Amino acid sequence: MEEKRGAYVRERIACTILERAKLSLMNPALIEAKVEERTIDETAKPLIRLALEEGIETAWDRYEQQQPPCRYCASGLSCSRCAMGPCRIIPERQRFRGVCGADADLVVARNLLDMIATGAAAHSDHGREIVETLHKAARGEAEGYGITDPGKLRRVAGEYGIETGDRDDAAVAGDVALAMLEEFGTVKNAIQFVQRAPPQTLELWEAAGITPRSVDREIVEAMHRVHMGVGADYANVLLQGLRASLGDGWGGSLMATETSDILFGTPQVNMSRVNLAVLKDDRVNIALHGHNPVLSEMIVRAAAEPAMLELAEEAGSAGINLVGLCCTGNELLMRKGIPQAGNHLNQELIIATGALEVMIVDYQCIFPSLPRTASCFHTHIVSTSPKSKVPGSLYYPFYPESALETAREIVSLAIANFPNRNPGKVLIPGEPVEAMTGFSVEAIGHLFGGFKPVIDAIAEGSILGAAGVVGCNNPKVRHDEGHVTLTKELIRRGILVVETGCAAIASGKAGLLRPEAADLAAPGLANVCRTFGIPPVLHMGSCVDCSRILVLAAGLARELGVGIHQLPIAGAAPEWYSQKAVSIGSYFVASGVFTVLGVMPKIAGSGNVADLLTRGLNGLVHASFAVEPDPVRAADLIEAHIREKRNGLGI
Ligand code: BF8
Repeated sequence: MEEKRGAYVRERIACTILERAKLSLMNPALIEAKVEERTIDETAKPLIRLALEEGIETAWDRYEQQQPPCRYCASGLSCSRCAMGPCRIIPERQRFRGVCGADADLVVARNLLDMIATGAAAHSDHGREIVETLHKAARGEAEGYGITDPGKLRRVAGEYGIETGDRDDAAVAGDVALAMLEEFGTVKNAIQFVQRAPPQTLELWEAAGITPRSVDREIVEAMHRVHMGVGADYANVLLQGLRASLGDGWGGSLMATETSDILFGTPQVNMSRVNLAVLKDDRVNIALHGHNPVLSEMIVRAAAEPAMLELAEEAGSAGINLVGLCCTGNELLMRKGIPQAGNHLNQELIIATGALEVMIVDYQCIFPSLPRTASCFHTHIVSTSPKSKVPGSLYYPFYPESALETAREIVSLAIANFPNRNPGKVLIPGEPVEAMTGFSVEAIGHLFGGFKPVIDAIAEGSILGAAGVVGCNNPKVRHDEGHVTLTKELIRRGILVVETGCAAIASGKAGLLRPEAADLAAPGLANVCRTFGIPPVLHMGSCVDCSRILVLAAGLARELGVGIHQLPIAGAAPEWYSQKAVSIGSYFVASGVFTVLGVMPKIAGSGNVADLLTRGLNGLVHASFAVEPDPVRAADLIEAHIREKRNGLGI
């Protein structure tokens, strides 16, 4: 069913206030304790307090409602894939199997493969939409989109063997887009971009049989294998997880990154501001939440049009203030310096400021609860993707062919909503924090004058190594504490940190993306940072931009003439929650990067699966996972790993 443009998906949602609020009201000490246990983000605290006092539900409340969790589900031992079940494997009765005969190892492995495939599909489908937009732009069918980085277009074309010569950008872009679209179901049996990996890494993949053949094929095969009666060997099932994740990291996500750069520009180092205080009380505030820059870039363009600014003035505001949330926010921050309001667990709180006219969402990591939160304020939630309709949101389907026109409609809606704001309800807490962002691989190369100076700094020991800290927020972890504590520990030990996604936003809020954060780093690393005027934590973009981390690692490995697994580097996801994060962790490990998770995946029900992931994979890809909820101990693991790799390289 297609809603009328601008109509509510299903219907408007009425404001509901939690009954429990009355209890909270009677107990200010309990409220304060909850605020402190939920976050370290100082701008989030007043809004969590307000939500608790007024009975506005947040993810933390729902998390509490879910306790205690089902222990079978938590350990991966429940299976509801087919109609003979649902089944659960009872650990105390080890011989118990599902109706089909699946044991604990198989049930856990199939569940995990399902998660990886889901995450890989989400990233890659996002990538496909951007490539399709490039294709439409090349044919003149997408008003407002064009080629912003022709140099990158031509470099990528070269990788595909597409002739560039004196052909115009549109012709080259059309061929590049078609070549990339073919990668999703290619018959040539290998994704082109895997060739960016060093030969030693490619050899490992070939030997293990995990070179991704095409993006879609590996995801489809994963779903095939989790069907009852297909994969019965847990190790073989998990191997496909590595392959599907490599199709994400070196395929779907990397295409998303490269094509976004071609269309919207390759990020360069810039300064901006982060946290909920980037909202302005005298402006029309619009938050962009989700993942695909095809939407958000067009909103930026529409909001800057003189006609829109005039409308905003007529409505009594001082202008239009666009802010980002989560990964689409990271895309805008990286390329345009648009301020970043917050990460995953900030998404409901920004509505509670009472100062948000519209939140525009596309897909992924959008709480279905948002219209419920918004119903207690004047905020409109605008959904834009036919794939991701959110009941209670206003629906403005967004297609590249009519993007600019739709963007104007949505910005106008926000302006018209400004007079509905209740100034008595506005709470914009604190002050924004400065942040340096825009560290694409190209920007890093430009800054340092190539990879060699980075290698030299590592070899002489001024930089001990590098770590990618990535991923989400999860109410199981005090908001931002995992990211910030781990990141501070790593730079204190001389480890350069690169970040994406919600981890990078957490660091931004904590001031770790300011060049002054060099003061918190070990002397050698601090010296490098001061020489180049950069922070010890480099923001590399959104979650699909974890592909930039792969490309950076590949570049360093090639410079040294080794495989990625030999580099003194590591990965970490201290507060991960999503299936996409599982795919990222898997392709980090499959690419040879030791990765520490701060939240236990649902694998505890199988000792064999846990053993394979934390030890066995070393025999295959020379890397493995570790699970360590304590961020200081996670830093210990990473430092020990980096020192071991340095020894291996004789540095
Ligand atoms: O892709 S880090 S919570 S916003 S999944 Fe989501 Fe996790 Fe944030 Fe972006 Ni990534």
